[in-house]
Amino acid sequence: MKIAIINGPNLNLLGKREPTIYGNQSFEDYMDILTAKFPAIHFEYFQSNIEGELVNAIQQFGFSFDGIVLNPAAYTHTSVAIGDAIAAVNAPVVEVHISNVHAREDFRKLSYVSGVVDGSITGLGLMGYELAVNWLLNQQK
Ligand code: CA2
Repeated sequence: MKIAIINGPNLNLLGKREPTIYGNQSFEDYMDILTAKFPAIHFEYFQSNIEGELVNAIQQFGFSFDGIVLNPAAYTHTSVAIGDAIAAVNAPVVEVHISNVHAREDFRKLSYVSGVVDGSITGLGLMGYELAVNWLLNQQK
């Protein structure tokens, strides 16, 4: 089984800034834990601060992988292009947010993603990615 983990803008700063909201672990360190937990899964991790690169990655993995775990970060609240890309691909997509977007500023309550994904996980920290992977794994059985 092949799963792509795609992170949007500024998530390359995880573990370096704003630990009270986003924790103190880098995503690269978390990927080591995730891959150790699911040895049978082939993971690809992609992070970009650029909207079009995220669209390209969704298209690339969405037609060749078994699932995508996507945290579009701030583009969640702005990007019609990312929403359209998700709707266009075959692979199931799970939206993950580390923080609880519904408990924060009003602008974070608007999502161009939630309506086109299979499901959303918000506010459960990095564990949200693992929960998303488990759900995708279940879809294969
Ligand atoms: O909670 C999430 O996962 C978010 O997708 C994170 C985005 C935010 O715009 C969304 O509303 C919710 C922001 C990612 C910024 O990540 C940082 C990590 C460390 C330090 C600074 C920013």
